[in-house]
Amino acid sequence: NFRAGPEQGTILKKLCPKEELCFQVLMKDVLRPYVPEYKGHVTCEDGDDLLGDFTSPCVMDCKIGVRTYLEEELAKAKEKPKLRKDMYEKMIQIDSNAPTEEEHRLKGVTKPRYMVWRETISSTATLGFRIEGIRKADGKSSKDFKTTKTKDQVLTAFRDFVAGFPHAVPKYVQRLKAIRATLDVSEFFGTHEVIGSSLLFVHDKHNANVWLIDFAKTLVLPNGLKIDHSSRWVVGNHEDGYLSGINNLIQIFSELMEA
Ligand code: 4IP
Ligand code: ADP
Ligand code: MN
Repeated sequence: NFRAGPEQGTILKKLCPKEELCFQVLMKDVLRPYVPEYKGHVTCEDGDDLLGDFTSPCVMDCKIGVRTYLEEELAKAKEKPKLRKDMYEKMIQIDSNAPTEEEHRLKGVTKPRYMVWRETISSTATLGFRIEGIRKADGKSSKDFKTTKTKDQVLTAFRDFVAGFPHAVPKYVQRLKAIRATLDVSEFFGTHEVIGSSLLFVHDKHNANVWLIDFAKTLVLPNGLKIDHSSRWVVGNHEDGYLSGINNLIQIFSELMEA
């Protein structure tokens, strides 16, 4: 999905017009220090390589929010249910008992059905974030976190992620708190629903940092609607649970610091 950009320290990402618009707004927002610097595009999207200043970085991608699909995707699926064979296959690979009898017969599930199921077998539905993947300093990476759900399971995964790098934990807590404080006053955050976006955690021997990435499903809220990013989502209210996720991350990393 990515390749090195034309300049040292930059990456190229496949162009997504919606994400590009987000980056243009973010470059003028108080959140700017917390997102990769956006360098404009040639034919592709061009942004900062966040790993550039690290040596043998450990990287973790956490998807933030209690909802991982757009309300418009839900509406589409209601209007014209499209069966996804690929999502059915991904589902039975994890739990062959997950699909209903009918879904088994059809060998397909709708996208919201799959996404909601993914939210509930992971920590997304309860904690407002989930681990998508972790890459350790030795370069070994794992995406084996689909059923990491309870706070204890998350704690165990975080503990393993920072093992040997205790200095990273307080830095992560500090950065997460700075992100939360900035979100509170961000014009961008106040006017967007942030779906499917991630926090990228990166540390090495000396440094640790967190950035907001992936705004492909971040949308301007419809006609002046306001959300608080932590109230319960019900169809139509556009809440995303982003702040719940941040708060739980702060809570869990703080516990790691005390341990
Ligand atoms: C994926 O499910 C992720 O949720 C993708 O989100 C999503 O892409 C995919 O939907 C869905 O199949 P798994 O992680 O369980 O494989 P992301 O790209 O943020 O990881 P969207 O398009 O919703 O962002 P489809 O419809 O693209 O397959
Ligand atoms: P997609 O929309 O294809 O899911 P993301 O923006 O979520 O793409 O990025 C996918 C992965 O690529 C992230 O988990 C992270 O590891 C890496 N990545 C994304 N942006 C950057 C960046 N600016 N610098 C370095 N790595 C990045
Ligand atoms: Mn993504």
